[in-house]
Amino acid sequence: MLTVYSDLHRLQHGQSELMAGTLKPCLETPSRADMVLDAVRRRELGDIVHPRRHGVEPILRVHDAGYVDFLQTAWPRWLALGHDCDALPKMWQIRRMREAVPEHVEGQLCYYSMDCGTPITAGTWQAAEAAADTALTGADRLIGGERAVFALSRPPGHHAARDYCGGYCFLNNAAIAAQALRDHGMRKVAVLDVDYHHGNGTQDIFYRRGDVLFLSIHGDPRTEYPFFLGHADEKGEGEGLGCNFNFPLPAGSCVSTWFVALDCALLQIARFGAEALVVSLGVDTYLGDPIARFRLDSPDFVTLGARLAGLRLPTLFCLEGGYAVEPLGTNVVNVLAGFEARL
Ligand code: FKS
Ligand code: ZN
Repeated sequence: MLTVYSDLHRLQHGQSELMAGTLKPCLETPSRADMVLDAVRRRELGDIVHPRRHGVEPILRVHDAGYVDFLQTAWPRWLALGHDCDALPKMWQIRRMREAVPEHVEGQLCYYSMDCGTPITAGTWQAAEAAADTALTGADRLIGGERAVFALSRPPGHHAARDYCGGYCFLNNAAIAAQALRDHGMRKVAVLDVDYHHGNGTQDIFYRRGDVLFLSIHGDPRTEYPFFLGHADEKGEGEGLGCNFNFPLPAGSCVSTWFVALDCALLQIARFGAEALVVSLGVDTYLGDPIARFRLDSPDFVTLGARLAGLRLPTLFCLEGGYAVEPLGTNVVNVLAGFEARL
């Protein structure tokens, strides 16, 4: 399988995120991508290519122009305030407050953020743009006839909605790629999110659309991050009604429960008549993950890959979460190798 990878991901290396009441070193680190790239090389998964630059147009197909402008300009504007640290928000536009975009960069940071774990740094925009280009190059290759491509995208994307960042995500790589597939003539695209955390950003982007099916298997938001989206009764709206499927599972769920949910999701993808599949590939479902609570073991990821291959669709994998850094590469490549074994 072809891998798309850019070193520019290194430009996103935040200092800290707010966790359990204190600022802790960021969990989402450049070393995560290093581990995955290492495993891709060691297991001889296939060629590794650089992404092609696509510019801002395909990004603006799914993201708000004001938000993108904010991401592009936030760092110099933050520096101009005299700060010498990463930019983190400190309040939110919550219930019954005005929904107008503030003028000040500090206000905009709060307006365009979902949480206090997603620092904007000097290289955030460049890294996020490179991650989007990585996914877009993967989409190009699928259009060109490739059966499956792995976009080793970092920073991740699935929490980034039309107009906000959060959960370590700035641009929604999977959604940008899914939209590009649509724009290149694939009539129906499915996005399956297997990260432990609900893909609230992807759901937000496609919620009213009937041409992109979104499905997510994740820790139940009644107890798990991101708390405010990802419930089973969120089915889509308008043209998108019936095109959104959430499979929230209790924290601590066993492997067989997880695979039952996967089978339900695969059935819906087949029923929908998808012409291509985008997988938001988070492996924080691993039993050793420090911030998540499912129980998948490394061999289970091979099974996951094989089941996905059973759909027989052109498939783009976009890397999302996974924080047990040592086994991260093995777990990700297990999915990809499991997929290929069934070709
Ligand atoms: C606040 C603690 C809450 C945030 C968890 C983010 C999970 C991110 C992810 C992604 F794939 F996007 F990377 N933890 N600082 O794994 O879903
Ligand atoms: Zn996650």
